[in-house]
Amino acid sequence: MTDIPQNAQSTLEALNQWVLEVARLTRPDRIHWCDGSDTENEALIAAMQQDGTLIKLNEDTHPNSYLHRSHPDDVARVEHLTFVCTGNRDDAGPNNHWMAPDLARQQMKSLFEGSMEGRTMYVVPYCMGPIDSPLSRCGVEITDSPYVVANMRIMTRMGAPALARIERDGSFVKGLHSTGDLNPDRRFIMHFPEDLEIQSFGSGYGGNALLGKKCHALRIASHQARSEGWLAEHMLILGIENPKGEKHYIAAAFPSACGKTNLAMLIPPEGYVNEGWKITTIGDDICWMRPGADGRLYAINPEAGFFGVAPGTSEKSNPNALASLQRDAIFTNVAVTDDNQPWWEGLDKRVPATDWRGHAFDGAAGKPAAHPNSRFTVSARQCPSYSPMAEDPQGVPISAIVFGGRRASLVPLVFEARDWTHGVLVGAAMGSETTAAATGAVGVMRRDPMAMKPFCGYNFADYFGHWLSFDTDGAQLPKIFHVNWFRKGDGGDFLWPGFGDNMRVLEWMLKRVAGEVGSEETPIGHLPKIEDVNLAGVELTDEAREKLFGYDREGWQHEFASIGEYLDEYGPRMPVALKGEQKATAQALA
Ligand code: SAT
Ligand code: MN
Repeated sequence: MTDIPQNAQSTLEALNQWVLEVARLTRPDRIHWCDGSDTENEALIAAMQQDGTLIKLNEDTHPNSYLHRSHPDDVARVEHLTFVCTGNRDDAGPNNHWMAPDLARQQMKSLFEGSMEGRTMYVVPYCMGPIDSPLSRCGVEITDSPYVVANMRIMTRMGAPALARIERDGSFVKGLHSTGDLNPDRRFIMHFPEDLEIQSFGSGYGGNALLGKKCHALRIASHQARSEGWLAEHMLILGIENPKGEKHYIAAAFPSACGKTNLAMLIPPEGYVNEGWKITTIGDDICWMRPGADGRLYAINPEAGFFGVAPGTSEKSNPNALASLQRDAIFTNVAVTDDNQPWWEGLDKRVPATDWRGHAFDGAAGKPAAHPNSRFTVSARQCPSYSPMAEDPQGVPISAIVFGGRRASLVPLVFEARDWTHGVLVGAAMGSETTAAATGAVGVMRRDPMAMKPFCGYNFADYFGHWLSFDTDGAQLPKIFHVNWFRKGDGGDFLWPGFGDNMRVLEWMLKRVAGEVGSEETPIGHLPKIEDVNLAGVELTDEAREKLFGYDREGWQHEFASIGEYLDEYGPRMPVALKGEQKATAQALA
């Protein structure tokens, strides 16, 4: 024992103590410490096939791939049942549901009491980020769901190497999860950021149950990042290489189910490919970044896999995702064809045999065969565009930050913020129409600052202040842009082709980063001069040109009044600089 540092020994001891304490409360039949090995995974998968948790898909077309059908009431994140439990209510802010920590713990204790009887309790050590990166952080999830274990193994660096790092780090995030009886009335996702702790009960769905993902890597991490001087964001990270071989990295925040995975894996239009442009993928959902010695922001993807939305993924919209899904994937709540292949709306013209609930599919009923929030889980390594830089412990330097929402009206295709403070306002003012990724109404416009509304582990006013604090002497901050791929015309059709053609917008951003092109100055920011965006091969109607590249002063006056009201909801904690920026823009628009 002499070569184990004192704190390491006590960290593992503390972990052991906690595991025993949880076992006393939840009373599992067995405790299994996960090592992440292939043998372990194979045994888990075999057991899940036996009890029907997993259904094997067509081995010829999709080797080693499985379907999981969740409880029909457990198909998405539950924002109304998700709490941030800080000692002081204002620290959680109006953006979070709050419960006093003592009360929350008491309530959760009664739910967890005996909840693992007859089940195995799995202890899952995991690392968010490359095992040897100083930016990475570890956690341990205790769960009674083998489906969660199998997903965590794909989504994180799970098992023995993570446990070894926990020993070295001397700290870890504690996550306790039980699926309980899946009763929505007994479902809560509780966060205790001040204690680096998560408790989740009553759901097996990804965002509620894979605790490394939204619970740790965003809610807990954002809180931790604030005190340690970094940022934990709901952003994809992509690499873009121009024909001269110069590489840039872009981080982009969009709400759930708004195309982050598609953008991260974009294949440029043919003309670009022929010229030598290339896009590589670092991550599709979460980005941790912090200033490096040169003043630039360096980012890692804390995840190791993709938990992507299946519907709409096709050879046309995202060939890289489709290629990743040909083997070793877990599909949740998709439909299946008569020869047992996974299928979802938008994939192709085939008609599935069975819907996501396992019933014979009836096309005439007018309901989708796959659940709109059906998902795939797959290792990032299987993605043809996955960049080796995603494993770089130092992370990648970010040249541009992009914010984007789903906005049918008003918001143009792209604009650039004047400076960092204005950029933080652009992020803070983000609005988006809701999607099926969370339970509740779909298509309702709401403010979703930096796509973090469901994920920021503390008061948004303090969060915006934290963002502003990066603008120091010597900082080499990325330029900030806003995009909207979802603008509709008066007839209700999308005006921009999107997908691969979004490359044209990315190229314009890089020209701005390099100072190669000018812009149209407006009170909302720098709009592109249309001739600076390569539109060769894109057919746009006059309406599309006007709405995508123009700006509607009167509409923006209303928008800025609404943004002002939104910021006021946070009271005096809202940074003066941000309110000042909003007021200055509103005045310029008047
Ligand atoms: O379900 S997750 O929260 O993991 C995915 C998402 O909604 O972004
Ligand atoms: Mn997400």
